[in-house]
Amino acid sequence: MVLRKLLYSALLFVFVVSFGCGGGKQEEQPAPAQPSTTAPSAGSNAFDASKATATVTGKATFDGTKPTLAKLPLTPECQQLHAGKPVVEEWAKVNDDGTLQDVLVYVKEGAEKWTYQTPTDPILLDQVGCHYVPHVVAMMPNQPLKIRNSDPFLHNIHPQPANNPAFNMGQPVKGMENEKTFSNAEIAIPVKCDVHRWMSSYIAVVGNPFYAVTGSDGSFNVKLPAGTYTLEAWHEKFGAQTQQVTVTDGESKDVTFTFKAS
Ligand SMILES: [Cu+2]
Repeated sequence: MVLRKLLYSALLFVFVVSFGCGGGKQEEQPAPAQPSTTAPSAGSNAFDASKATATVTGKATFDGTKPTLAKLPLTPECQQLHAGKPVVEEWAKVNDDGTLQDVLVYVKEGAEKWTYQTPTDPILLDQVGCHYVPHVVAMMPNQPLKIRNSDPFLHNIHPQPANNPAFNMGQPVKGMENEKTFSNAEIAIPVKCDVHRWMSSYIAVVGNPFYAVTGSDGSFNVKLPAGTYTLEAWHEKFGAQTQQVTVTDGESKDVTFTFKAS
């Protein structure tokens, strides 16, 4: 019996040692194989940002008489945040030099051949003084949209998408933040507040990272890899228009989009 026990113990010892060594060897095995597996895991057509050496710059302009923006019928709580000053509609921000603000410029065609990583940094859509800030927000599918209420009373955020699930969310307290995502590309999702009916914004969900929204100088700047692309410029009131552009590595091209009253 004693001998048998000893024999079993010895066999067990041998088994544990050999299993341990074998396990160790197995864990080490994937290491030399790494170089051949890293590239395919991201996909052979994964977009390489270092190749985006071309630039398309330009301006969105408005041709015609500057539209008249009506004064908003602010509620007393909203009026108080503007120190009694009149506040006007935001559907056509024509700058003094004739350039147009809040125009989304993005690659509509020519960028389908790559796959893109989803950005993890959230894009902010704030509610300030009973306005959405920014008025036009652009992001990629599944990128987090951080919705904030900076006002000391209730707003509700009510996007009305055609190609994504809708939601309607109240934010009653100042400083509240919620994150939402949209998984499908959509140009562009109208947003309203059911408490303050003039509040309006648009969320542009673009299926590639090649986009910009014009600001107070009406300009845009998009970095791209060499290629031929169809650029679309979209405005909530004046519609959409396209232009084709071809750029080579390191090249910079200037494009102007001119909008007219519709
Ligand atoms: Cu509101």
